[in-house]
Amino acid sequence: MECLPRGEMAQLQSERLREMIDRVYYNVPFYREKMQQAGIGPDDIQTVEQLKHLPFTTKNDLRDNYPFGLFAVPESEIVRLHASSGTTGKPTVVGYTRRDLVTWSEVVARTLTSAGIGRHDFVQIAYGYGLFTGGLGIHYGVEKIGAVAIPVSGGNTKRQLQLMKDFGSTAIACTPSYALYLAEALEEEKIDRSELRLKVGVFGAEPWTESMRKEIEQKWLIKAIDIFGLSEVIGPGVASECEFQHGLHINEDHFIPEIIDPVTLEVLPEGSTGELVFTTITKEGLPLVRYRTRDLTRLDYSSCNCGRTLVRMAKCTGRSDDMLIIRGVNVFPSQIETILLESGNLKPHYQIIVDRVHNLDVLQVLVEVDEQFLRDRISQLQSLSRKIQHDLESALGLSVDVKLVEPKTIERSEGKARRVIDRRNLQ
Ligand code: DLL
Repeated sequence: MECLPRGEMAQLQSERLREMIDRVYYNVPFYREKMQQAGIGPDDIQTVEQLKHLPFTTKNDLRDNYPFGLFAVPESEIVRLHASSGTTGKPTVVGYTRRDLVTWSEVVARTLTSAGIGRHDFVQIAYGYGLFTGGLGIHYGVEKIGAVAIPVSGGNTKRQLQLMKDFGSTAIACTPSYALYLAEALEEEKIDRSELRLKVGVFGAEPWTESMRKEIEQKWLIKAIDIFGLSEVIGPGVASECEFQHGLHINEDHFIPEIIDPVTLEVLPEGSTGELVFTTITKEGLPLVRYRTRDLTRLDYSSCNCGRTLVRMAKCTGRSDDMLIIRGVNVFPSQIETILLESGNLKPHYQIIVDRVHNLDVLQVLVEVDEQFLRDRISQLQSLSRKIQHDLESALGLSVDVKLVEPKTIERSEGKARRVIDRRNLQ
């Protein structure tokens, strides 16, 4: 599949697309209504070229149909749920059938193989296990290729290093920022590089730059491979770099990519940078028609030295919305705002500051306290701050430093408020 001649790939995609459109039309009222509104019947879509006539699907559509409204199979056929953050409190829920899990292991197996990982490797999985797709997604791919899965999950840095040394991990899977943080800890722990067998890392779930790659490769003396995915589409396994590290091959026999202009929504010509859109053509639980990822990239259909014919997407560095990725966790400023405003004692003047300290993302929220509260209940400031911190931390799953400030101290703007200050320089 990875080396199929382009013509055959297009044929396969068209076949699978037809079958998938049929399924969503008859099984998901949401898609049927949208297609009817657009005046399109299932028979109107015969080839991949006609994909552009179909309406888009967005994260909001998933939220409006929360939790299971877009599932295309009866609940009895769903065997796993995962979720990722939405723009408000409600997460985006993804359901997998048994066959979806097989597909998922297959595409992650490709990701690992293209990174040079094989059955003799020991893969330390330091992505979080849980509703996040990173941990379990990589896990099943590792088992599929017959390598050894070491399911450490995220965090617990000292233990990560200890196990890496004792078990002789040859590969690590984690976010690129955590890889840098671990490298620093390695120096502090005075572990000698020669005590480790690590040779490769598969890093993703957040944007990272070429200079971060260089730093990781130099500090660890490994090859750092970029892997891309999103829960809605399947999780990790959507696209990944090969040994040439020049663009990420998209598993097009499962996910058809398009690049659109995020404003006009027109499909852009080959090679242009724009928003990445995916249509899943084999997924059963939650098939997606033209799903807007909000990630900005471009596609390259030229042949790759590795022999794969799969199209390559450029490293993703930006988004067309305001979603932040902090330690691999997706955070929308609107989630933070909702919690701040629910408290009743705070003003809608706040600032979100994201920084990277010792290679670790830190999140600080500054918010103005209501004047009345300040006058009457100054003694309760500390408990208010603790409550906000607790509410934010439990909603986001991240530690947050909350700072209550006096009224009128946060910079006002005459145009758009500058709510987010991101000092990490990821572009
Ligand atoms: O982050 C899935 C994943 C897990 C990918 C482990 C790779 C490794 P979500 O939590 O739904 O899923 O977040 C998806 O993360 O739309 C991108 O904005 C961003 N993202 C993921 N991989 C990369 C990458 C997982 N390699 C969102 N480079 C996506 C840049 C990435 N951004």
